[in-house]
Amino acid sequence: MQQYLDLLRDVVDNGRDRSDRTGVGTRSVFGRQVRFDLAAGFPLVTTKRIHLKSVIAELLWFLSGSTNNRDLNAQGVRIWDEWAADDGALGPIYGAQWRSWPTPDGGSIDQISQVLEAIKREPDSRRLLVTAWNPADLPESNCSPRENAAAGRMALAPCHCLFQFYVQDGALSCQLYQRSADLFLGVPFNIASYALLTQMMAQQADLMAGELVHTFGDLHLYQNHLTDEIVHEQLRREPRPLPRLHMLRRPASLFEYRLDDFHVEGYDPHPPIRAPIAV
Ligand code: THF
Repeated sequence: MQQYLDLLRDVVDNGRDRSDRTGVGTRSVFGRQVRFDLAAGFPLVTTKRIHLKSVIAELLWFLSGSTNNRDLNAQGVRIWDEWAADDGALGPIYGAQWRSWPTPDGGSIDQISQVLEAIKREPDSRRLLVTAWNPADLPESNCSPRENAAAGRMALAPCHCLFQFYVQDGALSCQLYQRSADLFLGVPFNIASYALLTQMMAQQADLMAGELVHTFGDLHLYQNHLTDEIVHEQLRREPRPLPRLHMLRRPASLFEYRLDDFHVEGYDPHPPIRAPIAV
């Protein structure tokens, strides 16, 4: 995961200080790209411990189509708590746009199922895309995430907002466009999540996993992460060998995976580094 440390160094050295929606303030660069060969190992950051269970549970929750935080809490995962309304509502975030994008005639589109079928039937297609960026459902910027969610709008505008698949030589690759990226807390989750999704889609389409290409818009470090104990501690650590992610079963569909279908082998990270999340 040298690529991850290189991004941290880049933002620390080249970023400019900016204000942001949360009021915390960031140091930011615009437009970066990293790539991970999924055959070389599972791209899980090793210079701090990443709680992979949270990543897997969140992805399964997105794939289920749920946007209610209570369904995620039921798996013991609390990473969306700060943004949810009292009844758990987060508005039409990822799960809703991925599985039931609303159409003008009152119907809906299951983008994930359609893209998986297209990967199998037309692997050379240049339209293997899923988008969560639905302008009709975006939050209003003068409301808090909870107010937006309570009003039926997305609590947060999608950060990882567009992804495309590509099939070559029997391998499935994925490129993600992330418009806004919290490099210290969110990005290790986002990389692992899309690596996992690519492995699952590949398994369902009888393909190998190829590359994950991760493209960033506003790539930033929050000012309260730019400390000796957080970002600089991370930069002092040496990356270790990547783990492997095994899927213990091949479920009949993409929507039937469970937490215990995944097994990580050889993950030997440095200790966790705690950091405050910007809401
Ligand atoms: N808001 C901000 N500021 N950053 C984000 O990365 C982010 N997201 C999601 C929505 N809003 C965001 C939420 N994702 C953690 C990790 C990912 C999150 C939210 C929180 C977090 O606190 N991680 C801790 C503990 C993990 C755990 O308890 O399992 C960590 O140390 O990694 C990004 O899409």
